[in-house]
Amino acid sequence: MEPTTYIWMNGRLVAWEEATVHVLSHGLHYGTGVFEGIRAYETDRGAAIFRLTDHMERLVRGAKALGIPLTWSVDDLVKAAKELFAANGLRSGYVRPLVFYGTGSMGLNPAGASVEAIIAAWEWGAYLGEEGLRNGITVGVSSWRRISHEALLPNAKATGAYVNSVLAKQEALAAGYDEAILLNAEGHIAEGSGENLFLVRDGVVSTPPVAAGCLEGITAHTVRTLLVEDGYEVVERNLTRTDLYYADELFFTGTAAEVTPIREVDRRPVGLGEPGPVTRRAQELFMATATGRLGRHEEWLDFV
Ligand code: PPE
Repeated sequence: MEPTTYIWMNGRLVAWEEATVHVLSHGLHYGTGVFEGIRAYETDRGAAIFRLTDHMERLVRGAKALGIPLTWSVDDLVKAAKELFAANGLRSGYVRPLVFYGTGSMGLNPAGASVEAIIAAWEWGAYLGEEGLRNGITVGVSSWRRISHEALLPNAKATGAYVNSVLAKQEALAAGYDEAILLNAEGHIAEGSGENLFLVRDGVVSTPPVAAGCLEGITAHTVRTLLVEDGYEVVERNLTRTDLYYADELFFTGTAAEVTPIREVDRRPVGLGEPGPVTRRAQELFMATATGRLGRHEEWLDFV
């Protein structure tokens, strides 16, 4: 990752190297924080941050769910992200907001700890590789189960909860796969380590419900909306491991991953072992929307 010039930290722009935290920060010890991942794309009207307000709303919702008293509003954070992006002179890239408990309290009870907010931005290429975007990636079903609604909040981007994703990702890479698919405790498909999953069979597109333990993905919402407008049937339902093996097409969606085709699952080719027509269409529609070429859904573009 190439450093940029500034990081927004608690209301002001500070030099990249100076955006540091104390080692006794509560969030560092107990994973008490929430974060976001947002992409900005180059359009013919300059850089546009994609669904910026939706991402900041999810951040604020997550902070509320975790009981983190955040003083910054969605509007404040939207303004800050745009200011930071412009100050760094970026044309496209990734925006990473993070809210966490700082110093002032040790022990589990965070009462008395400061609440810190930062936003960073940098250039970021294809999350699962250019080659993955083009020809598809390989995935394996993880031995790790997705965190449950009984123990944590799978539908919040809580920092500590990502240990679950990290374990699954490392296991997948060690086994020679590009990415993991996590089942939930009941054996239904939840999602990838940092992506939502879509499956196509006989022309019908399916994706797991939030109740199955996935994040309410903003890219997933975007892709669903675009596919439905394109005439596809998209249904939300519980999916099993067999569904993966019987699928004609599988693909991941995520801010970082964009729309990434899956060409192999547990060493079995998906369909013909190459990205299928619905996956290709989803990629095309998504990129056209995010770069302002679609001519619809301009409400999703926040020009810097
Ligand atoms: N599930 C998980 C667990 C997840 O982390 C993400 C985003 C998604 C689904 C897709 O959500 P959305 O971005 O709203 O479409 N993962 C972020 C973090 C990746 C990372 O390595 O860090 C991202 O894509 O920015």
